[in-house]
Amino acid sequence: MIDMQRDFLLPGGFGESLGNDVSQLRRTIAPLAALMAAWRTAGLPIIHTREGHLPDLSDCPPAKLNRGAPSMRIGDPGAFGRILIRGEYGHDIIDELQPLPGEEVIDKPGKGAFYATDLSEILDKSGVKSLIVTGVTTEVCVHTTVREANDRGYECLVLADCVGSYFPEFQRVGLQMIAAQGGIFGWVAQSPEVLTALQEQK
Ligand code: C5J
Repeated sequence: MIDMQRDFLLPGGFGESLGNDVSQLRRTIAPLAALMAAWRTAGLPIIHTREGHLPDLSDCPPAKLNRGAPSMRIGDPGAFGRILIRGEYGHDIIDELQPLPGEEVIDKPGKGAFYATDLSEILDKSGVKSLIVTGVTTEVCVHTTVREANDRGYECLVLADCVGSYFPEFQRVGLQMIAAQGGIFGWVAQSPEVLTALQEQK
């Protein structure tokens, strides 16, 4: 589950302060909560990621820092603490989808979940070869992660109702890009299909 963080999703937070419509992301919360409940019941592992940086920004290169609105950059004060800084309230995962004790939480400085993290080792250790990828935003961190995962040999299924973009057009095209050309770097489905499959396995 990619970056379901307060900074991106909470009304009044960083995402909304940039003029984004957070309801486009928040519509993923209910299907994700249902999916996670079924996934946990089936005894399957959930890995959560959070995009963010060290308080001294030493892990945030200028190429990333100097982007976006000049008054609202990573590390600047926001409504929920310093924006995308580890340990701040806004950096953490929204209350509705908090990890359970024992679930992996990967703090990533990049858009992709593999860059500068131990995700590869975690997956290797557990023998996982197929991923269901959810979270936000579809065209940025979800896309980067799925592309990286596919290059590393993982099968990726992206659930359309469990990924979100602030921009409906990017959501639509972002999903099309994954599934085009016979699934060029992944597959796209809806979470009820997964819920049914989990049910059938019982
Ligand atoms: C962005 C993300 N959009 N989690 N981050 O900056 O997609």
